[in-house]
Amino acid sequence: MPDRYAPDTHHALVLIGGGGHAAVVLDAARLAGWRVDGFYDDNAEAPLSSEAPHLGTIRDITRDLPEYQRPILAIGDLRARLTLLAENVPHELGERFATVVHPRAIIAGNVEIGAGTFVGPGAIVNARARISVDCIINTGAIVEHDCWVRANAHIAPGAVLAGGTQIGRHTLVGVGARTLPMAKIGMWSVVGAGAAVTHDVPDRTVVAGVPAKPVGRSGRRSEDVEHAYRSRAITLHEDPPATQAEGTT
Ligand code: JB3
Repeated sequence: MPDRYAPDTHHALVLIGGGGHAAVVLDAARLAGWRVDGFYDDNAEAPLSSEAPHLGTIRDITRDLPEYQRPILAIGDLRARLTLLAENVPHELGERFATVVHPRAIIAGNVEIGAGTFVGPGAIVNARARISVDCIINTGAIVEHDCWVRANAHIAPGAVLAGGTQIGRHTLVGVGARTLPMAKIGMWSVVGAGAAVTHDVPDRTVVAGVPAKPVGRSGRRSEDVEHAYRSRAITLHEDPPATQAEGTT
């Protein structure tokens, strides 16, 4: 069966970031058959420099990136990701972002995975799940049937989203955390490592523990950069315009 997320031979990948997450994306991409031309990072000595050519600083990524090159953001921190996408990476490149799926991830046949999203080794994305743009579905994470993971969310290694869970934009579900079916977790929220989400989580809320309880606020002072992100060329086409469920915008 053809692999929907296999690269075609006309394109090469370039990574934005050269640290630990970039090493994971590089390995997955090469195993999936991508030619990787190198990485952009402000630090020319970043760890990835021993494995791939350093192509320049983040500022060197211009709209003139050769047509055959497709970028992907390979930095883990969600706020850094958002800032780079909104302010540093030319908007014109938005539609050219690559989707990179590790060849040993398990992806159901009828899911959607957006541009700029990375799915790591051993991850499972089950039937009718919808994963938006610029997300990280990290090593061994499980995104069950009918889940909806919105833009720039990060499902950390070993986290489990039960069927129908909704995750808002720029939200982190921490290592080994889990949700009950149909849970709704808002935007800019954080689910602590190992937490069990048994109730919906509002926007900009940090929850932790079993069962998960609010322990703080997150994602304040993000409105400007969020606005810039939403006006990017790709403009989150996979999300509906204005009528999202409360807490999951
Ligand atoms: O836990 C796992 C499996 N992965 C973690 C991943 C999700 O996040 C990993 O263990 C790390 O905790 C983290 O990986 P990441 O994001 O690659 O972090 P680090 O190894 O520190 O590398 C970050 C790279 O991005 C560095 O080379 C920085 O120069 C660059 N960088 C980070 N923030 C930035 C910024 N560059 C610019 N221009 N602006 C930023 O805000």
